[in-house]
This record gives sequence, structure tokens and C-alpha cells, in this order.
Amino acid sequence: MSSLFPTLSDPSAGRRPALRFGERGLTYAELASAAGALAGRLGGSGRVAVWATPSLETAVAAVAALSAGVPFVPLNPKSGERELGHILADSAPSLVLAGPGVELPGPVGALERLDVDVRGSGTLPEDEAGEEDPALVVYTSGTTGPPKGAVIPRRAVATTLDALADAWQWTGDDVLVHGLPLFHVHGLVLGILGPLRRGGSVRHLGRFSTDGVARELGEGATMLFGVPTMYHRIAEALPADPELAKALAGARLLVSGSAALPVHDHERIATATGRRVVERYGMTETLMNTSVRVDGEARAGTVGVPLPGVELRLVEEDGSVIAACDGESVGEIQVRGPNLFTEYLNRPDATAAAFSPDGWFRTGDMAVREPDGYVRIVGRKATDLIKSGGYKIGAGEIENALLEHPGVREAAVAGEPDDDLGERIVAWVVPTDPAAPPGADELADHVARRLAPHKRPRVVRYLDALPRNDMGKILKRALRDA
Ligand code: MCA
Ligand code: AMP
Repeated sequence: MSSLFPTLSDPSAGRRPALRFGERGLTYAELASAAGALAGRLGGSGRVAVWATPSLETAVAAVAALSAGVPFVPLNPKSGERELGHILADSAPSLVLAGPGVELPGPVGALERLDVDVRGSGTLPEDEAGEEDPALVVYTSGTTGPPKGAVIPRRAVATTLDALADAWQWTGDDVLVHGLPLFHVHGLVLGILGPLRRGGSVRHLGRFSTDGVARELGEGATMLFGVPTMYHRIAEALPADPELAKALAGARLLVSGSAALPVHDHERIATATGRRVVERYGMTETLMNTSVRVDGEARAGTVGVPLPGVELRLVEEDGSVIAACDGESVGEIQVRGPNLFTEYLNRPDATAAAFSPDGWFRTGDMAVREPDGYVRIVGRKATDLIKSGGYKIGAGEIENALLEHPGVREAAVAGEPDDDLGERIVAWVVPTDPAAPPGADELADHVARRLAPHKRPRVVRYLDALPRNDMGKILKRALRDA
């Protein structure tokens, strides 16, 4: 397989800008040199962890690991000890790559550490990894239990990025701006590896802000990637921010993904800027499945058509395939193609359960197809999966964390609609001592410390008992009326 990043070994492209994080940036020649130096120290390392702060170091570490053919596990630097402990025990990295001087907490600090020198000087090794070799392992929440590590092979990364290039006419002339975290597929694979595969460049905001978006799009960036929460905040800011409206109007492509962008936000942005946001639909396990194409119609509320190479079908509860493209028949989206992951690490049971008997991946997303083939997502099979700010969060892992608090006797968690986050996490708690229940902030901190801040409940409601059926199962739908 040819290198994932052909531009890195193209001497004529050496002076092109590759990465910029705030004031710090690297050209392709500098990136090749820094990644080459690091890759030279990684050979034979097995699997490595990357302390995935939104920084140049994370991008260099990812390119170095991929160049050395060493699979890497991006870690959320805000993860709590329980979550980190699980990921490290499960993925067993031989060492961690981190920026110099960055402090690493407990379980990560115990690993052998290699500092990433973004000014390092070396030569990229010959790319000898095979298509099926793992590129990275990304942890993703399920309905119950701790997150699972999705093993993503190199061919999936290459295929998905090339399919998006086709759908979006994405080239080396594009300059992407984003402020997404770098420990998930959206921000890392699409947002960093994507521009590098095209030979273009990326400017990362460090953290998302509408000012940062306006500045970078105003100064030559051509594309924006964001989750719906970011576009919602843009839509809110637009009426009072003509600079933002002008910057968005001048962009070549505005892309939203990771959750559904409400039609209201689509419309507000279109009205203020004359630009339509394009939605694409993907998953950690599948990378990208569908997108609205730049040469197609940008229709709010749809995620477009299957990307080149992706087979997509809708399936009824009983397993029968829906043939109709009538905009009405709802079925589960199942996909097949070279964009798929290989397995959940150490979880053959979960891997087997994720596929239909005839080898299609079950996404758990429910959709209809319009007569012209556009896919419209209408819901999700599991009520125990919450999408908040574009993050997927399993209700079960939060319930388990809450139950570890001495003041909590019973706990149930679900998502509720939220204008900003899409869904907000709500916890219903039966306190151990009804006279002295633990405070909402205390419970939020408890979850944030153990798991991650984005998994903290935003609302806590107290009950005397949880509604249960005759079998003792918690009736989550009844909770909303409790
Ligand atoms: C607040 N904070 C706390 C607590 N409360 N920390 C500890 N304990 C607490 N009790 C801190 C947070 O750490 C954070 O710190 C700050 O307060 C604000 O937190 P929060 O309110 O959660 O953030 P937000 O401002 O609401 O974030 C909105 C966001 C974010 C920027 C849109 O949700 C986000 O980045 N989402 C992107 C998710 C994503 O990339 N998903 C892709 C996965 P500080 O201020 O220091 O940050 S899906 C995927 O990859 C598939 C393939 C796909 O299709 O894309
Ligand atoms: P994750 O498991 O974090 O990779 O998130 C994948 C899930 O995000 C999918 O199964 C969908 O439910 C959701 N998702 C991603 N993109 C979109 C989109 N454009 N519209 C609606 N849902 C989306």
C-alpha cells in the first residue's frame, strides 16, 4: 500500500504549510523531519498511547506512529482515572507519547514516556505496513459496560478520506479550520489526517470559538468541520456578528457531523450567510458512510448519499431488507465496505454481535431513504446511548459511576433534548439517605473525575424509588414523567 501521506515524501511540497496550532506551525518538510525522528524511535513498539491534547505534538505523534507502522491509541487528556485505567489495561500500550513537560496522571504516568519533539530531525522510514494492519484504536461507548476499543485498519483510513475527497472535491488547496478534540475520529482522522492525506493544511483553534472560526475563515481557510453544537453556537452568534457571517459566506465548504444538525440551525446559517452546511454521517466503527455531495443538493435534515465504496441498506426488526426508497419506511442502517473497522479489541463477543449473519455492520441508527436515495436519520435503536455535544455516551457507564458514590442507592441515566448539546445527560437518583442527598454538583464532579467531564450529568433529579416493571427492569420512558 502506498503511504497514507504521499505529500510528506514529495520534496517539491516541502515548503507547503501542513499544520498550525495557534502561533505554532509545521511545513510538510518540517513535519516529515519531526515525524521521521520520532518514528525512528518507535519501531517494534507494539501499540503506543498518544496523550491527545489539541496540539502540534498530537499530530506529529499520530503521523510518526502511522509512518512507523505502529498502531496508536489516542487518550482523552481529560479522562478520569477509572476510564484511563480501563483503556490502558485493555489496550496495553508499551509507551505513551506526550508533549515535553506535560504532566501525566496516575496510570498514564506509570508508562514509559517518549516526549514528542516537533522540531526533531529525522527521515521517515519506508512505509511497510499492510492495508489490513491496524492504524489506530479508538475507544467508543456502548449502552452498557466500559468503552470498547475499535480497531481501525489503515485501509479504512485511506478509503474514507479518499471517498470524502470525491464527495467534497477536497484537494491540497484546501485549508481546514476546526476546534474538535483529537481523541476521536472526527477531529483526528477527518480533521488532521484528512488534510495531510490531501497535501493541504489544517489550522486548529486549540478550542472552538466563533471568533476563531471567523478569524481563520477570514484569513484564507476554505473549510470548516464541526459538531452540531458548534454550528448551533455559530447560528446564535451570527445576528450580532457581521464578521462571522462574512467569513462563513466566503468559505468553500462547511461540514457538520457526529450528530444531527437541527433544521432550524441549518436555516439560520443559510439565511445569514447564503451558505448551506453539508452533513455527513459516520461512526467510529465505520468511519464515514454517507455525505451530501458538493455536486449534489444540500438538503437540510438529510445526511446525503452513500460514499463511494460504501454499501448501505435499511433493515426491519425481523431482519428483512427494506427495498422502498419512499421517505417513509424506517429501518436500521446497516453498512458494508472497506471503510469498516476490523474488530473491538479483546471483545470477540461484541464484534460478532455488531454484525448481521451475512456480514453487514449494524449501526443502531434508524433512517428512511428518500426517492432519490438521500438518507434521513430519524432516530436511534438504543435509548441508552446519549449524543451530547457530538460525544457518544453510554447511560450504563454513568449509572455505574454514580452507584459508586456512597450517597447513591439507585441511579438511572437518560438523554433529554437540549438546544445547545443536542441531548443533555439527566440522572435520576435514589439517595441512600433521603434526608441528606448528595448535591447535583457533587455528583457531576464525581462522574467527571472518574470518567470524563463531558460525561457528567447536567441535571440530577431525586426520587424515592425508580419505576420498574415486574421483572425489576428500570422503565426509562416512565422516568421522564416521574
Ligand atoms: C465543567 N467542566 C468540568 C466540570 N464542569 N470539569 C470537571 N468537572 C466538572 N464538574 C469543564 C470541562 O472540562 C470543560 O473544560 C469546560 O468545563 C466546559 O465543559 P463542557 O460544558 O462539557 O463543554 P462545552 O463547552 O459544552 O463543549 C461543547 C463542545 C464539546 C466544544 C461542542 O462538546 C466538543 O468538543 N464536542 C466534540 C465532540 C466530538 O468531537 N465528537 C466526535 C465523536 P475546558 O473549558 O478546559 O475545556 S463522533 C465521531 O468521531 C464520529 C465518527 C462522527 O461521525 O464524527
Ligand atoms: P460515535 O460512535 O461517537 O462515532 O458516533 C456515531 C454516531 O453518531 C452514529 O451512530 C450516529 O448516531 C451519530 N451521527 C454521526 N453523524 C451524524 C449525522 N450527520 N446525523 C445524525 N447522527 C449522526
